[in-house]
Amino acid sequence: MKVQEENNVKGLFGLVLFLGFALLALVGPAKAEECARVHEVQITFEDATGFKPAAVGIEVGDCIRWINVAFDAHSVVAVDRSFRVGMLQNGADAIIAFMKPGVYPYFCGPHPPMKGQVIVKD
Ligand SMILES: [Cu+2]
Repeated sequence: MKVQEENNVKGLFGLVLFLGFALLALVGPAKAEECARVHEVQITFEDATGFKPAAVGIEVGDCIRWINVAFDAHSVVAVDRSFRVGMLQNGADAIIAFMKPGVYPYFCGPHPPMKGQVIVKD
């Protein structure tokens, strides 16, 4: 195979890989300015069992911003592992964008009884 052909094959392979990752990123970390709307979910035990609101309905292109206002560190892990937020200390936050409709149940890694749900509509 000529060098040029090999490069073309490599380029195509790279493109396929890139598209694969782009698809995987349908749900993932984002900056607030990349979101159509940002919905806040507090991590708290005040009038809540960990996430407040425990269930939140949003539209495709919207984001959830989890902010930990509780004393201890907590995380956010999708049951289907489609997204994950690492340990958030008190006062820390993280934003996840949702570009694909669906129901996304999640929990806190170290405290699995802490549960929440994101419902993403078209
Ligand atoms: Cu927790």
